[in-house]
Amino acid sequence: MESILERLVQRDPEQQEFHQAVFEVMDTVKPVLERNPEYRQQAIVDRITEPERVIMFRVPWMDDQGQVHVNRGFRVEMNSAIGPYKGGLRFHPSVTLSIIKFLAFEQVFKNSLTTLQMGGGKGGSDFNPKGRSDGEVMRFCQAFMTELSRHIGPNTDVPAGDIGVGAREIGYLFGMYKKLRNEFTGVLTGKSLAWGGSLIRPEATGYGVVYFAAEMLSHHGDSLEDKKCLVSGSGNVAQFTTEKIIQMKGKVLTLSDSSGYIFDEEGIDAEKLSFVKHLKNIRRGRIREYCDQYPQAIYTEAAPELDHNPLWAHQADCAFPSATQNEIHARDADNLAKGGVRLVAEGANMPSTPNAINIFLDSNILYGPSKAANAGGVAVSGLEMAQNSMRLSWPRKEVDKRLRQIMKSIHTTCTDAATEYGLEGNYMAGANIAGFVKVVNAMLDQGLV
Ligand code: NDP
Ligand code: 2IT
Repeated sequence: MESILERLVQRDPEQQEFHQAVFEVMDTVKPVLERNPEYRQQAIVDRITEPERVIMFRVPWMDDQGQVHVNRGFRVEMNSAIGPYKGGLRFHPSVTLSIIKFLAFEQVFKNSLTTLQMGGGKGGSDFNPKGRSDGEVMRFCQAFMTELSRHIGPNTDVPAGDIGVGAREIGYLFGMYKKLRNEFTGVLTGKSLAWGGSLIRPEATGYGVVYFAAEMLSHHGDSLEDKKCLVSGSGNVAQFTTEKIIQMKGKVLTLSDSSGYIFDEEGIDAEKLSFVKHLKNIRRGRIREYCDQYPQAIYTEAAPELDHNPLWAHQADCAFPSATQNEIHARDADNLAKGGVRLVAEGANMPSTPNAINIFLDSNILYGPSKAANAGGVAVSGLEMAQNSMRLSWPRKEVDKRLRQIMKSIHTTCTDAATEYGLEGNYMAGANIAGFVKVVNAMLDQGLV
């Protein structure tokens, strides 16, 4: 194992985020490999860490002033053992091949946990949508899809949203795919309702995170009622995490964006949340504007030079990181433990550094890792694909009920797998082991391909 991982680092030394994701999974599945010699004989670790296909392409587009820009597009098709490649697209200036590979790798195990038939993939671009007009975003999406359309399809690879890709972008991407291929199919998820989208898909990731947190608490004889919660981010996942916490009678104290965070001691209620939704989704403004509307709240500017984020230093019971990878460092994890936090449920993908995770586990914090806690989004994407295949739309209640059942089943799967390996209460180990075993067994069934 050590030599395989060393080779991985030597081959692509700059792909630190990818190495981080691989090391976490491989460290926790060591006992599985020891128990199953055929996994080693069949070089499963080498095979599962190498993408089935990596696509990188030029995306040329023109801004409103007539200036030409060139961005880089990616799609990593990581593993198709249990279904067509499935996973989001991220448009953010920080996107690199390493980021897309880590996200695609995580997606393989997350999708395996959902109980649905989906392989793992991820894509995106280093395009920055911030400050761009609708016309510029549309032209970028069209240029991006001009190339991507050759590689995807409803039975091959089905992209969706992620950071910087929401309903507007999915619309432009779908429109271009339909024009190029002359077919109306469920090739993307997160579509609008009128043209093949599923009810509850916009809400699904955030709702699912809170359902998962509620399961973890109820397993320990507790609930979200009256719990003070810290939420980071203010995009899709943060908004619907906040909405569900409010519905479950918890109290959300914080929200953030890359410029800073707001702290509202009175709690963000449904009316304040609808202000945030309008601010972020329609006006595309900054979270600091929350304080213009609600002056009792305090705004703190982001300070990336610090080794910690003061958002995580407030006294609270639960934390829901919902912005981006590696947003919780060791100092933050220490602050969370000192501030009384008993549960961390990850809405973002890999938001906690390895040292932060060790602190959670050593402090007996209930730690819900992203590939389990945030799987509700892709799960409802899977339900959207099922509805598209049947050309049917299920009612809101039906999809929400299925989402809740899936989150409950992921919780049971994680606790059972952890217990089977003598690691009771370790959701990270449980999620990695259960996700891994299902994919690996499917790979072995299908031979050396
Ligand atoms: P959005 O684009 O809707 O929102 C992202 C939020 O995170 C914004 O508030 C953004 O602030 C903030 N953010 C992004 N990058 C950074 C950064 N480098 N530093 C600080 N803040 C940052 O994305 P989503 O809500 O969809 O995604 C949030 C997280 O959830 C991601 O990790 C994503 O991978 C994960 N996720 C999303 C799913 C989905 O269905 N959408 C499903 C499962 C996981 P700003 O506006 O300033 O950039
Ligand atoms: O990280 C994720 O699971 C997502 N961005 C959602 C993927 C999807 O296909 O819905």
